Amino acid sequence: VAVTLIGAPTDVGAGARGASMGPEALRVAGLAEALRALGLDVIDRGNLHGPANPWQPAHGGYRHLPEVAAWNRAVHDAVRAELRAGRVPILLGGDHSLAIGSIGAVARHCREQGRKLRVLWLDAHADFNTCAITPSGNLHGMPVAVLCGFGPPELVELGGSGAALRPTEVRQIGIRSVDAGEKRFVHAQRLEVYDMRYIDEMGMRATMEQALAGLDEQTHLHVSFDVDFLDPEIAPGVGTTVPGGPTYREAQLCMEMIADTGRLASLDIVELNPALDERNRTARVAVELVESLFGKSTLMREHQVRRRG
Ligand code: DIR
Ligand code: MN
Ligand code: MN
Ligand code: MN
Repeated sequence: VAVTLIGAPTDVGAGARGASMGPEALRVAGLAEALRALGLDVIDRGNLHGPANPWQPAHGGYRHLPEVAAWNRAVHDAVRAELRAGRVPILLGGDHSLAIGSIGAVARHCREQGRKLRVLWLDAHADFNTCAITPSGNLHGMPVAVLCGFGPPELVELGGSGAALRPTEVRQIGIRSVDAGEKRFVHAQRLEVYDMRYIDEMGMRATMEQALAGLDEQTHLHVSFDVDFLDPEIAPGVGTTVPGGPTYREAQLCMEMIADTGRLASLDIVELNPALDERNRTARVAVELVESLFGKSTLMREHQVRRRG
């Protein structure tokens, strides 16, 4: 497997400063070396460039819309180039608004190739706000809505005309903080959400079996990993911690079951905020989980576990 790291050092979509330092923190935690140790061909293309964070209030329901659009155009083009080269792009954020460009490129690639798409959204938040219902104006709370066609044209049409995603292509896991208007919109659009209540009752194994059900040989699986998915006890280095997230073991099982499908074809690692971290430990946990996502296991389980799908 060939993977490419793409850094997008910005926090223009977030409500706290510092996610712009995420790419370097992941490099310092040894992401490339860890993936090479698994036998992967790893290229680190360094960082993309874009506008500075102007730190302005919202206009028309959006904070920093021109800046978010500029960063996402750069992300879209970089991710698209790696997919066309047959490599697995790994976007190092940066805040979660960058998933608009990343998944926009993935969706476009899948349409061109006639492949099915499944997006796993690992997050404490649904990220399904619009300018009409957002409490903050922060675009990192809106990428799923934008990708489903609900947002400003400069973001919705970034990867071509029409919405990038259908809500049926998305599975959200770990959700535990949804705003009032956002909750109504999640229901109205029938998003498939495995929230923490569901994980508590069913367990991570049954949750992941359902979230991964129906994948086939030509499904492109994209994982959008917001580090605030994790419980703040193991991942304090994020801008919006929410208590009651997956434990270390639950998160490992989640990643291992994704790896078992053999379908992972693109990844975002977003919202890591080194300014709020403790000696880079959240970055190190993220690296350990990404190792599992790419197949690292304690024993040779690939010879014991029947492949899913
Ligand atoms: C909140 C926080 N739902 C908002 N969102 C996110 O501002 O829209 N925090 N994504 O990480
Ligand atoms: Mn989040
Ligand atoms: Mn998010
Ligand atoms: Mn966030």
